[in-house]
Amino acid sequence: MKVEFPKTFFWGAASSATQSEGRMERDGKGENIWDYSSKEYNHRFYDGVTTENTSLFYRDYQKDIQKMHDISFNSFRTSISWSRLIPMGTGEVNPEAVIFYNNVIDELIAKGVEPFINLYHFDMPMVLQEKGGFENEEVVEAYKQYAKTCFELFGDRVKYWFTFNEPMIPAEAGYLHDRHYPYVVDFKRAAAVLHNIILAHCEAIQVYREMKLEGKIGIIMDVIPVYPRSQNPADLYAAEMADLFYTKSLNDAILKGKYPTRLKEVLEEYDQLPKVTKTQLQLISETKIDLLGINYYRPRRVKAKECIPNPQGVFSPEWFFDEYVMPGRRMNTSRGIEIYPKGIYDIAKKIQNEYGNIDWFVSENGIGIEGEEAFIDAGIVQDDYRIDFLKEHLSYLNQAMAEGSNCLGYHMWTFVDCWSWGNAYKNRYGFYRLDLETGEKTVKKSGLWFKEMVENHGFD
Ligand code: BGP
Repeated sequence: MKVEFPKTFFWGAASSATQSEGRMERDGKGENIWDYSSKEYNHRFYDGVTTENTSLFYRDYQKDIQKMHDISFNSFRTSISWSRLIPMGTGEVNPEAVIFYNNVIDELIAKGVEPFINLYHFDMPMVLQEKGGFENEEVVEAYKQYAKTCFELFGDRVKYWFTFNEPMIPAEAGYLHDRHYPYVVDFKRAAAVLHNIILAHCEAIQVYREMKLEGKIGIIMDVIPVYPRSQNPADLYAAEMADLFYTKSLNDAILKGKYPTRLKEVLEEYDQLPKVTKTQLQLISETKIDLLGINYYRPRRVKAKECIPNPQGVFSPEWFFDEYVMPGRRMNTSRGIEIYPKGIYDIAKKIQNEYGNIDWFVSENGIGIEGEEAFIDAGIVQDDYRIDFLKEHLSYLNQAMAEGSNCLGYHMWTFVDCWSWGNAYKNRYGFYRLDLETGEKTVKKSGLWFKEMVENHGFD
């Protein structure tokens, strides 16, 4: 039976400025936290690779967009680099960046590829990080001005805007789990960062509405659906807490206009509640998005805590649950995560049942594989595992749509193998292979399969 999608469906891939542009120190670009930390904390970076070269979209954008067209993309998501556009974070705009982003947008449109533009993908300008980044309310104002500048410069042609990619990550990875710069481990500070990011999102949406531009604006969130080990109260409680901290906290604020009451109760009990004002809560309650992007990679399997947390230690959501790998499950061993295609269906149902069946799309989904060169045959990566991955996820998505989910598109992570925050080029995700020696970008078998699938509006 054919798995069929609407003819208007958005098909393409996602990327981000820092992970693909390269040329991070040229043409007037200012430094961001990744340019800085990949040099100053180079030992923390896989193979010591910095942001300088990545996959050189800055240089190759014309050829790259032709390659998107070649495999029938009708849309593509990337981000604007704040520190390329406004090198000091606020104030003067870099004219070379304006030329570059104008060229990219025009080239995409000329090739029939709808630009989906995201404003912030983990890449705080260094000068603003030195002022505290999103811990500082002044930076919320700076972000609002940056968003306004982007809307003024590109809002006549860009019809799909996103305020943030995965807003939980800068808070969680940068302020709690010691993975991103500034490598802080402090729950209260993480909570303040998340709250200010939500405010920045709201401010940008308000500005966009005031400008009365013709387009849609939303946000991209990663959702890791939570599954308890059993129906025992202790396992259910663990699952409730994992979901509350890592998904509901953000989803409810963005999609229901308020933080969950349960979250407030728990944070109060542990004396971890960040300062929030009535005016801020009002702003959150008044802000509505048009379109939601969901990044989906894996499920979160959760069981009751086995050890009692040390009450002297840093408070963390992980005090309430343990994650575990369910025996017998299919794993992506390159990343150490489970492959669970049904998760995409479960997310769709949640959006449908709990979040007003808002318009949404899969903004990232993909499989990062180590050592893909071993699969090269006749000059092409024979990535049948990626085709299977796509088929399985798309089938579940299709089922949810048949049951009424308003999904408008699907973007794979990613277009061409790109630099990853944690793993540089270890795990490859692209429809095109990047040869690190020559810089050559060659289509993989999955890219050719995708082209055919898009042209047929589905697959058998
Ligand atoms: C998402 C990010 C992307 C990308 C992807 C793959 O969470 O939005 O930027 O990096 O994950 O993950 P990784 O690069 O860690 O393999």
